[in-house]
Amino acid sequence: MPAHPLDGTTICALSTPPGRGGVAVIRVSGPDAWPVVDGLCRGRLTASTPGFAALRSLYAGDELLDEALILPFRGPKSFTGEDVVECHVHGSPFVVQRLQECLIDAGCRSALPGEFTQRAFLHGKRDLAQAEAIGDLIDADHAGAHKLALQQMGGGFSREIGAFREALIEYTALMELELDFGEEDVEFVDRDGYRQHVSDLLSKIAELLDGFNTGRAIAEGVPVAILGAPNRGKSTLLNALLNEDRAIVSDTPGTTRDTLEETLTLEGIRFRFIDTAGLRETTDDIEAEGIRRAWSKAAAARFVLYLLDARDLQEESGRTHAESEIKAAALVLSKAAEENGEPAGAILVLVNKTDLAPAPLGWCPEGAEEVLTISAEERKGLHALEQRLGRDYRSALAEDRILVTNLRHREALQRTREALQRALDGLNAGLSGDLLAVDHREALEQLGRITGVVTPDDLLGHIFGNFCIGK
Ligand SMILES: Nc1nc2c(ncn2[C@@H]2O[C@H](COP(=O)(O)OP(=O)(O)OP(=O)(O)O)[C@@H](O)[C@H]2O)c(=O)[nH]1
Ligand SMILES: [Mg+2]
Repeated sequence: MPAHPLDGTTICALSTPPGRGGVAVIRVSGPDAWPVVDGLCRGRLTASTPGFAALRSLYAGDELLDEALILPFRGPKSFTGEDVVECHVHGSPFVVQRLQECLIDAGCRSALPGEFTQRAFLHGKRDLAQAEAIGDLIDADHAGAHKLALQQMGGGFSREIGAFREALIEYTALMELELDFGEEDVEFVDRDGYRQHVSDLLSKIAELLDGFNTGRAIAEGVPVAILGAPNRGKSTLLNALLNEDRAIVSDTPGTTRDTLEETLTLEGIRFRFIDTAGLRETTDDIEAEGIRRAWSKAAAARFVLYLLDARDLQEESGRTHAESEIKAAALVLSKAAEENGEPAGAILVLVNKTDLAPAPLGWCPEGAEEVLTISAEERKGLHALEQRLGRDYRSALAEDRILVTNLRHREALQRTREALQRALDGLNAGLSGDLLAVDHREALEQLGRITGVVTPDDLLGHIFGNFCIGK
């Protein structure tokens, strides 16, 4: 049974990665943090100034354990909002383990995963969305994910959610007041102004929800599926993008049997390029499975690079054939998107092998967003392709747009939208203010869950349980 985060205990944990290193930091937080560490450095912490590090000898009983840099903080001016002491010891697994034992013998408890951050939240140092962003920041391994995490940590998203709530609280209070005057049939809330306000709110929420796919793609890597009939040069393109001989290339149609995924970070945006089996009619079960996987990857991708062979497009009949191919692919993808409830990825047609034949000028088949010409073999046109793929993501990051990346936040926003839509429908149906207020309460609850103003019992354990110990 996990202990309650604010049970008056003092917690300790290794906050740097386990193993050997130059320095390891053991963090202690809670009411006894100072006296406990003071005991280990034989009374030499009391005189320390909060926020200033000092070199101290740490003792394990009678034995000298290490010469450590001790950095104390006084709550509320600390990460957790409590008294905190950071012990910067030499990064020896023995020192780390012995120090933890001494701290526990002196009355500390080992911290649960994410408990430092959870305490920071519970002491009002950060709201829930900001606390979650700390986890995202720690997980960030490329520039895009890092920027999104910092944005959310900065609190812009939380402020927006807070503003939504404030306005709704006011309307809710006034509408509930109308109930008290039920007999007199008064309306404290101007219905037209209210309708406008809720509509505005709904469109702001829709904008945030729209940004989810972009934010998620930046955080996790933008999936880009490479699709097309056999021998068009899909695997050659993957290798050219990666600048590595990754996939088998041959002039035998049907070389690639399974999907092959590789990540590549281009100007701060992480991409997940997926090479797939060539699309064609087949009686071979294994190849058919490969093709099924190709479609399934394409359905979940943000971009589908649909390859054509320039030589096939020289005649009108070849272009007509390609047009019906793209149209059919677009249909399959939009159907899948509808089933998944996600927007379909954009189809970029790549006319490949332009070293062998020219690409048709000004030609763009229906269903394609754009046509680009390349020669995968000669690595031509790749820069333009990379620029096109990163364009929207880079500008979304540059504009400092608020991008929701967290599934939990998206779900809360979706439920808020449903509740507000019900309120709006109720208003149009002439429902009284107290009935509309019921939907407001639901919207307020959902918005409150994002920033943690409202926290159902199991929510915090679930969120912070996914953090590592020591965070
Ligand atoms: N001249 C020329 N040849 C190319 C180009 N791109 C690919 N090829 C050749 O086309 C053949 C097929 O290339 P792959 O990359 O294996 O084609 P694929 O689309 O992956 O084929 P499957 O895996 O069978 O679906 C190979 O012989 C490549 O060298 C190009 O831009 N120009
Ligand atoms: Mg291939």
